[in-house]
Amino acid sequence: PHQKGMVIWLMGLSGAGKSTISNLFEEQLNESGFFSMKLDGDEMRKGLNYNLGFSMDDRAENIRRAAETAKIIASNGVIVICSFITPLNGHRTIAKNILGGMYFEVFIDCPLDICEQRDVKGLYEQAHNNTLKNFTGISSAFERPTTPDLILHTDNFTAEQCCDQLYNAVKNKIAD
Ligand code: GGZ
Repeated sequence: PHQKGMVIWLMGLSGAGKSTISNLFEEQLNESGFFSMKLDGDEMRKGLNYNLGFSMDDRAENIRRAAETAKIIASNGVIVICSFITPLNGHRTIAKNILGGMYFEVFIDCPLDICEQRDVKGLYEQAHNNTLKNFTGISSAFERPTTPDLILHTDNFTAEQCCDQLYNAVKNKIAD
């Protein structure tokens, strides 16, 4: 099918499931004949954003660069799936202002205690030991998004179910 460029912005705590859903969703789009690309915070911080840390100002700059990058790609007709914690309402405003009508905001909602139990990378343990500073949810703020376009509850639904919910929510917007 013909497609419209847009940016699907996944936000939520570390361990909430942003990258998992991003990977699954890209596959699902691909199988349905849509071309998409992923931008991930952890990945971008290794390259383009290697000089940024986790102060709120650095996070804002991380989001700004990611949104500008996503804008260029989406302007070429590609569906861009962004996964960034995006912890503050101000950070979401930055992305929204850059992306305008191309922006679709998805809150990957998972309670902090479940993210801590999963602790896939051991980062929550490090944060509790204070060997990792400014960690989101522990020693750095996360504001619940107030006006997301969609909320996915990764504690009550499988990643596949969440992915289907996402596809149903955007399918009319991505087809041209
Ligand atoms: C939050 C951190 C931190 C701190 C390292 N706080 O779960 P991950 O490991 O793979 O993804 C997290 C990633 C967060 O980067 P983002 O670019 O998405 O953050 S933001 O939107 O706030 O700019 C986590 C890892 O980096 N990580 N230290 N202190 N996450």
